[in-house]
Amino acid sequence: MTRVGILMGSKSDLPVMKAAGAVLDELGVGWEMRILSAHRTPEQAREYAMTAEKRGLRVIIAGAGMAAHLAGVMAGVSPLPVIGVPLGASLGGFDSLLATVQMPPGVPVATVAVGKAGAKNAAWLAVRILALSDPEVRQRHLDARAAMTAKVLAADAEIQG
Ligand code: RP5
Repeated sequence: MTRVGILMGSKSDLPVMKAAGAVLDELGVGWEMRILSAHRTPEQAREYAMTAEKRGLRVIIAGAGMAAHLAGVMAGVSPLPVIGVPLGASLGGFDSLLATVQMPPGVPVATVAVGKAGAKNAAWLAVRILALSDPEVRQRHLDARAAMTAKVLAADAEIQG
């Protein structure tokens, strides 16, 4: 079942945004991916936001660079939780960080870090949201966190010699 929509403003965003899909694959969460631009394809972006919930999506992840309005448009049109990934297309991503995070009250975009770390965390956050109502996703999330912990402890033990 497709639960998460991963959007990006341009094909140039794909190398970063595909990291979100990889995390969702690891956690066994179904997703779809679209290139939709708030500025270049505003009608298609609006249509996506208007139909997302009806089609079964539960979370929208939207990554964009420069004047990054894609996540904000999603949050303005769709009632679903929206996670914004600011991308470093210019000014080191500071412009897109501000454009994504500074939403007016009542229309939140949960904004993660700039770039690939943000794309990964957008997926991890989507998993946490889905885990609230899906016991299987919840268990896979807990298992993945335990594996993360074990990996760090193993690395620590290794450097102790
Ligand atoms: C934004 O403008 C896109 O999300 C991309 O990060 C940036 C540059 O787009 P391109 O000129 O590479 O298509 O809309």
